[in-house]
Amino acid sequence: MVGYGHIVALNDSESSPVHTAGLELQQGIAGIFGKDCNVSHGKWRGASSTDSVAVVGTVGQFQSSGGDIKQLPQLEEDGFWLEVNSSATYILGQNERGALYGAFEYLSMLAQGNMTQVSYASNPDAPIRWINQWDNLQAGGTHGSVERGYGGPSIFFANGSVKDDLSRAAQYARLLASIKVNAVVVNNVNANESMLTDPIMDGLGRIADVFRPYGVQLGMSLYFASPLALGDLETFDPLNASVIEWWHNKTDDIYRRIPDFAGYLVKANSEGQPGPLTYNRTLADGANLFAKAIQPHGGVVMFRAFVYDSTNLNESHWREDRANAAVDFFDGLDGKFDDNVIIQIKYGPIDFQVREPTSPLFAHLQQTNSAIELQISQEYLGQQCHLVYLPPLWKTVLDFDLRVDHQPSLVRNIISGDRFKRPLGGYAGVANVGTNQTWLGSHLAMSNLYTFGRLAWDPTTDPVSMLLDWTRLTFGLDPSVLQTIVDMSMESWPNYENYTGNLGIQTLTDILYGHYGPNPASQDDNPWGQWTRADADTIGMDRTIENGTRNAGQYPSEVASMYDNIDTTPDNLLLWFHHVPYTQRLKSGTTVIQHFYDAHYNGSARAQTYAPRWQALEGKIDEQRFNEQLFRLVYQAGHSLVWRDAINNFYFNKSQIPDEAGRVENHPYRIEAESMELDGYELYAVSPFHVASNKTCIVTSSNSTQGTASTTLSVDSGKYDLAVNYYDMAIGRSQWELYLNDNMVGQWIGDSDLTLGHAPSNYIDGHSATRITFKSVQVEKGDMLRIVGKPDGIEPAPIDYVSVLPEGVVD
Ligand code: GCV
Repeated sequence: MVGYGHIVALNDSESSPVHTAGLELQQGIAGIFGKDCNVSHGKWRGASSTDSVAVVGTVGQFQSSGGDIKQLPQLEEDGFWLEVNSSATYILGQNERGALYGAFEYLSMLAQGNMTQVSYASNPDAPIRWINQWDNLQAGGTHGSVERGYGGPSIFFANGSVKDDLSRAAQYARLLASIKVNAVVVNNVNANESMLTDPIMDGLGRIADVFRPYGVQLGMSLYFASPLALGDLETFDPLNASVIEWWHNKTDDIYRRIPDFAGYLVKANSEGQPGPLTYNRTLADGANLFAKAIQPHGGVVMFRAFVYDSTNLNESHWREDRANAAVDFFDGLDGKFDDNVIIQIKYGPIDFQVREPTSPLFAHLQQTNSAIELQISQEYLGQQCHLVYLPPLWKTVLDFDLRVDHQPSLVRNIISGDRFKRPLGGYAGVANVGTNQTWLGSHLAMSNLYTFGRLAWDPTTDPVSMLLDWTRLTFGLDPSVLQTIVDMSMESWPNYENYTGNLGIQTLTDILYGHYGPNPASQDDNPWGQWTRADADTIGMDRTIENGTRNAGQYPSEVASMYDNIDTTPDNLLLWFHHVPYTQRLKSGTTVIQHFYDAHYNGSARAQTYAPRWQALEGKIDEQRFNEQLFRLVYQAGHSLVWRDAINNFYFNKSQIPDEAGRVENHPYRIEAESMELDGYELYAVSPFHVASNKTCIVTSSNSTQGTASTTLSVDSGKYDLAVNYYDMAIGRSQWELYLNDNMVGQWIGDSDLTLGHAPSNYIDGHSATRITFKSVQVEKGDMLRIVGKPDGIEPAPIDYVSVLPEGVVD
C-alpha cells in the first residue's frame, strides 16, 4: 500500500475543485485508514521532497510545477490520469474538475479495499452529464415543492425564494462530483418567469457559488413566454427583435452573476408550456433564440423533444398516436439548430414507462446534437417506495442498435456524438432529490443516482459491477450484504414490470392522478395518448405502417420491419406495436391474457421474498438503514399484491377469460370486510373497482365515530399470518386495532405520509391501498376476529379485506 504522508493540491484558491480534491483526499484517507495527512495547497516541489506523497492538480499545474509523467496520453475535457505507484500517487486532470473526479475515483478504490498500483487515463464518453431537478420555487400547487420528487421538499427553494441555507446544495454538488456529473438544472422544466427576476437570479448566483468548488455548473429551465409574463413586452415571438434583445440582456444578467453558468433547459409547446409554435415559428427558431444569446458566453441550450399536444389527441382516430409526436414535431428541422443546441430526448417515445422501445428520434437527428433523458426519480416505477434498480432498463435503450443507414448505430454512440460526428451530446438524469436524509427518500434507490453518473461517464459499464461498487461504498464489504443487494436489485426491474404492465402495454398506473398505483382504465379515452385500446376481445396499440399509426415506420428500415411484423416483434414490446386478441399466442406459447395473469402472480410472489432476504442481513447493516429499508420492502410486498389483483381483475372483467391456474378472483383465505358484521362501518364502492377485493371496502359511518367489523373464524386451530388490506390516504391518520376475542393482535396508524415520506393519494384507490401483516398468530377455531377503526380527518379508517393465511401462503 502506498503511504500518504503528504497531499499536495496544486491550487490554493478555496473555490477551486483542485483545492477541494486535496481536502477530500485528506478526509477520505482519514475515514478509510484513520490516518491524518497534511495537505499543502499551491506549488509542488518535486517527488524528491517527500517519499510519501499524493499530488492532485491539472496537467498544466503539474507541469508548471516541474512535474513530468512520461506516458501521459492526451486527455479529453473533464478526463484525468490516475497513477498509483510504490512511492507516490498522481491525480492529474485535463481541467480542475477532472482532477477532482480522479481524487474521488482513487478514494472509491481505496474505500473498496483496492490498494493496487494502477496507471490509467479515464475520459468521459460524453460532455453533457447533467442532472435535472424539477424543483418549484414554492410548495403547494398540484405538484408540491419538487414535481415527481419523493425525497421531500426542495434543497434549493422555499416560499418563492432561494433558500438562505444552501449547505445541503453544497453537499449535493459534492455527491454529484463524486459520480462525475458536471451540471445541475435546479428548477422545474415546467418553469416560471419568476426565475428571471433579480432576487431569484441573485439566489441562483449563491447556489452556483456553493456548487463551484465541486466543479458542478448551474443551469436553469426557462419559461418561454417570460418577456410577456414579466410584463416587459407584449410578445414572446422568438423572431421579434425586442424579444431577441430581451433574452440577450437577461442572459448577460445571468452571466454577470454566474460566469460559469452551464446553460438553459427548455420545455416548449408541451403540457401547457408556451413555445415558438404559438407564433407559427419552428422549434428550431425557439431553440436558436436562446442559443444565440448564450453562445458568446460559452453556454448551451438543452431543448427538450418532449413536445406533444396533450389536449387534442383523440383515441377514436385509429392512426393518431402520441408516440409519433417527437419525430413529427422535429420533422425537417435536422441541421437547423445552432451548434450549441442539444435536443434532450426521453428514452422512449411516451414517458418513462416500465418498458418502451427506444425513441426513434435518435435516428433522425444526424446534423443536430442529442442527449438522452433518463429518469432517476421513479415516477412510473414505484416512486422509490418499490425497489427498482434502473440500469438494466436504461441499457435496453443505450445499447439499442437503430441501424441508421444499415450501419451500427447504438444509441450510446449517437448521444456521445461519435456516430454522427457531433461536437456535443450526452445524458440528462431527472433526479428530483429533496431534503430527506437519504436524498431520494429510500436508501436503495440511491444506486440509481450513482449508476446514472457511472453510465454517463462510460455507458458500457456493466450494471452488476456498478452495483457492486455502490454497495461496497454504501454498506461495506460483507459478501452476504453484497450478494443480497445485487440479487434483489437485478431482479427488481423485470419483476416490477411483471406485476405492473407487461408486453409493452406501459406501466398501467393511474396516469390521471399520481402515476403510482394501478389504474389501467385511466390510460384510455382521454387526450393524454398513453392508450392501450383494450376492449372485450383485444388489446394493444397498432403502430404498424399499413394498418396502424405508422409509428414503426419512424425507425430506420431494419428496425421498422422488425417492429412492423408481429412475428419479429419481441414479446416484451408486442402490445406497444400490435393490437391483438387476448388469445394471441406469444413466442413462449402462452396467450397474452394468461401471460398477464402469470406475470402478475410470479412478480408479486417474487416481491414477497425481498423483505425476508433483507431480514437475513440483520446485524450486518446499521440498525437505522436496516429498519427503514425493511419497512419499504414489506410495504412493497403488500402493494405488489394490490397491483396483481387490480390488473388481473380488470382484464378478467374485460375479457371474461378465466385464469388457467384458477387464481384470479378466487381467494379462499380472504374474508371480505363487507361480509363481516359491521357496527359503525358501512359499505363503500371503490373506484376504480378493481383496486378493491370484490369491488367494495368499508368505511366508518362518520368522520368522527369509530367502527367495528367482526367475524367468527372457522379455520382449524393453528398458526396463521393475519393480513389486513386497508387504505392509507394522505390526509388523516386513522387508527386500527386488530383483536382475536379480547386479545389485541396489533394496532397501526394510517401515516404512510410519514413512514414512506411520500403521500401517494388523498383518496381510496390503488395508490393508497396497502397491507399490514401480523405473522404467525395462534388462532383457535371459532375465535372472534374484530377490527376497530377510528377515523381521522377525511380518512374513514377504510378496510378492504382480511386474509387468514396458513404458513407459506400469500394472498
Ligand atoms: C415536469 C410527465 C410528468 C410531468 C413532467 C413531464 C415532463 O408528463 O408527469 O410531471 O413535467 O413529464 O417531462 O415535462
